[in-house]
Amino acid sequence: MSEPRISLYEHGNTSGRALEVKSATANLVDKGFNDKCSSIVVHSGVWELFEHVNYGGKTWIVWEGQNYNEWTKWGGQNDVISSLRPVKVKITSRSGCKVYQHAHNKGRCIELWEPVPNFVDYQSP
Ligand SMILES: [Ca+2]
Repeated sequence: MSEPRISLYEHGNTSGRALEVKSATANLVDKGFNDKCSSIVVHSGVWELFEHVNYGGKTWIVWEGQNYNEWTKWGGQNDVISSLRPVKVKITSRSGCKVYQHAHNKGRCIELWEPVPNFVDYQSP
């Protein structure tokens, strides 16, 4: 797997000033890029974004190969990211997750072992 690399952009559609990041960055203030990010290109890896410095506040995950040309694409907020770090992800044939119908792990639960691009058509095995 290639080294993690991500580019943050000041404006939507990867425009404006850009900042390339290759390792955990606890404080974007030092980089002159605090609360400025509005779009993202994940060149490689999986990254965790944070609302505050030192990996605090709300968090969002962004993946290589996904389109984050505006902040709504990562379900975040505009101009809030203050720190970020690469996530070590080991994908194996046993990598799965449980999805619950309701909050607090309540209601119906399904276990997923492969990507589900569309829950509308999803049939539980
Ligand atoms: Ca912030």
